[in-house]
Amino acid sequence: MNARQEELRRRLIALGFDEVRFARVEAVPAEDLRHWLAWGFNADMAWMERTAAKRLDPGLVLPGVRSVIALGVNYWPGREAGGLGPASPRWARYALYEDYHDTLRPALVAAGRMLEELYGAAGADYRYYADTGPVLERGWAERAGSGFLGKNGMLISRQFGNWLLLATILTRVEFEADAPLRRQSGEAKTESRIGLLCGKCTRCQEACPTEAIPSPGLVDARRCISYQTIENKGIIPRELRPGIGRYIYGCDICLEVCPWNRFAREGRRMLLAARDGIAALSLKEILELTPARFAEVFRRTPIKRLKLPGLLRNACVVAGNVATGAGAGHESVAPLTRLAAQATPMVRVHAVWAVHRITGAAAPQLLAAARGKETDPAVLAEYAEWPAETGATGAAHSSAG
Ligand code: B12
Ligand code: SF4
Ligand code: SF4
Repeated sequence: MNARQEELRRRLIALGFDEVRFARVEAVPAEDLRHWLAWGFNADMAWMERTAAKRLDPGLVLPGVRSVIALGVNYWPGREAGGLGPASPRWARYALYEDYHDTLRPALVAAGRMLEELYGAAGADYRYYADTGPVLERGWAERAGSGFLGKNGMLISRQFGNWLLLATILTRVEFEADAPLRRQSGEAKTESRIGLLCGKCTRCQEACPTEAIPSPGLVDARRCISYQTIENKGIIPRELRPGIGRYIYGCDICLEVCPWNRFAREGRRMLLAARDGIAALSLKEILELTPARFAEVFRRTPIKRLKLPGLLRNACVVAGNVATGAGAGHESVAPLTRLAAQATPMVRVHAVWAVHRITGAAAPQLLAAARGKETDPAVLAEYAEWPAETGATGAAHSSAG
């Protein structure tokens, strides 16, 4: 490997990237993305369909592109975030930092400057992305040898386990390619590299509470808690709500169960800013958030994009799960009853669901005033699931969860 490329790698690591690898642009395996789209696994993320051609051909994103620089940032906190009592809400770990899309950007700008300085590249000779570009970031990271594609769909690092955030630079500069990982014994298969180092393990697929990984490496976003609690802007399908458990934003279950995490070590966090206060919030505090408090607590975090109604929707689902059958005296019931009468129909739907899950036969009386004023068809449909005269249907729903 030449000295200039090693100098670039060294500088990028010094900048805060934990994984810096290079790949040459060559044919992209199209099968997996095509299947994923054909099966509808993209849910309502229509942009995944619209940008498929670009994802499969980086030359459409940057004409003349020759190389990919695959970058990774280790975000393992080295310990569990605080506030994780048995009934407290759970957050995807990446959400307990300021929005990485923002905190990585200055480092990507600096990386571009390095290409200009070391390789004489012009601004038009490279493009960088962290999550938001039409690039198959995991595939390129795999090709560059940053890790392998697990059956959970994740790019899994031998050094950092599942806890790498990815960023990608497409460039016209030509780099020597780093080698992809190989199986411990023998050559890597060429047809599919999903699950390369998984062996017979299927823990992630089995652990997924909503059965969102029907085929190794291909996640059905429609069933995925991460999609439902972050990307879905509307009503969460009733049958998926029990499986969401305590996850209020995102989901790490198929990452957590992976044995490759035994190699994870605390991140340097040079490009990340921890927001410990989030994990410490109780469910009741979240159910009682005002718009001003929401703006203050979630400022600069990815959660702010969900907006207050989205977070309240998710909090209702978590409340309905952690307090199933707890009865009308449970501390969530008062805020939930208020939410069942509040402005956004989407929130009301989930609040009604939660009150029924928690209070059973007492729910019709608790919700009588809100129900009397209700005109929204989606909320009325939620009431219709829970007949007024008996809590029996509610109990049946609870046990189904
Ligand atoms: C859409 C999306 C989602 C959707 C769909 C998830 C999915 N698995 O596709 C939802 C909202 C559900 C989601 C959830 C999460 N996501 Co997301 N998501 C994306 C996004 C924007 C596109 C992914 C995509 O293209 N999916 C379509 C499938 C078919 O493609 P794929 O998973 O990338 O992998 C295929 C290709 O790479 C191809 N392939 C195989 N070999 C090769 C070789 C080459 C050279 C190439 C080019 C391609 C290729 O086959 C692979 C397997 O099918 C990426 C950012 C990006 N631009 O890549 C982040 C990204 C994948 N998400 C990320 C994260 C962190 C998450 C969550 C952990 C967040 C959370 N805690 O809640 C969960 C994990 C869920 C899971 N098990 O996958 C990280 C993953 C980091 C990593 N180490 O893998 C990414 C890369 C964002 C980032 N920049 O860090 N996500
Ligand atoms: S992120 Fe959660 S819901 Fe999505 S596939 Fe993984 S375990 Fe299943
Ligand atoms: S949990 Fe097992 S099957 Fe899933 S990605 Fe990790 S090693 Fe592979």
